[in-house]
Amino acid sequence: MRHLLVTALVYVLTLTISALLLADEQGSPSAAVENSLGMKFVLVPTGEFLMGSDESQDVLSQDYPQYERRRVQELGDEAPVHRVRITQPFYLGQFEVTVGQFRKFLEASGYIPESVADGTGGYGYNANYDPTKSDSGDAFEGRDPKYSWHNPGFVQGDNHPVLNVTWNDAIALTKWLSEKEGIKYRLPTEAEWEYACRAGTRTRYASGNNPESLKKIANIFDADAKEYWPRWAQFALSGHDNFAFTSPVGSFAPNSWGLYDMHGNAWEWVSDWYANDYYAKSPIDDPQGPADGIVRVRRGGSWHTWSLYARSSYRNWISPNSRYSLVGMRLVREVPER
Ligand SMILES: [Ca+2]
Ligand SMILES: [Ca+2]
Repeated sequence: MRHLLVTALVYVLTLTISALLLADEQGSPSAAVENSLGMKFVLVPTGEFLMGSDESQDVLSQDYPQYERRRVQELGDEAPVHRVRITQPFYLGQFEVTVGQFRKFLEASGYIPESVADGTGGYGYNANYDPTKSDSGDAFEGRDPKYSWHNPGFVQGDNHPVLNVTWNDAIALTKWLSEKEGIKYRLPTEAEWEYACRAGTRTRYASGNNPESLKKIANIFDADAKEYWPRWAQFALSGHDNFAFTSPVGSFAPNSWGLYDMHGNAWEWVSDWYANDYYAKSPIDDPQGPADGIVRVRRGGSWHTWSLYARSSYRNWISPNSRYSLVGMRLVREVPER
């Protein structure tokens, strides 16, 4: 009799655990946790997905007619599409790290951001800057000590994404948080980032294939931004997302896993080194990127990014000590092993 009772209990427990796991697999938003800096995290379930893109150049040229052919030819590093399994659940920042959270980190830790420590500053927007002096022909100037994490040249509230932070600054923040809270923080891997951005979708954006669908979920280069950069007007969304510069994090609809601003607002550093041929040799389980490299990957596009470059599969890279008025971060908080 006792044996039967134990068997029944184990059966009920198994059913309960299965139901919980199933709920995660179906992508229902899991309970968010909040850390000591007020960052909120959402539990991302284990699972597998198809990483990358194998859309043909002809299809992309047809659907993005304003782009020169060379721009769609440069996207070969998104192939081959390959199966990736995420074998450990993890908490991912529901939002990008904000200016206010980064300030709290600096005040509590005494850490000096790289743009201040090396005295060269960051980048910033200057409406009066002569664009002919800039390689990219835009109104960003730098490096200059007047620009830093708290001044990208336009007004940001404490609830906007922090910019002008280097990969090394991001790592410093994760190390400090890990030590303070006794829970491991880190940047997401490139694979974790794309898995979370897609949230079960296979389309170009979590909102579908049409770039105009982005205005519901993302702050990118839109009809509001083009007023400031008329030279790039043809690349702007025809719709308005109502922000010419950064927006407060969480201003748009989340993806189906409850994550905000995965597309746009600030580019997000991930932990991987970049290699353009990595997908051909990536392991299936929890790929970590190449063992070494020169530049680190950033993902998702920013408030200044054109729609082709805000796709879920788009990969970009810069050196780990780069600081720019478009690049910020989002953290992973690991789930403690049971
Ligand atoms: Ca915008
Ligand atoms: Ca983002």
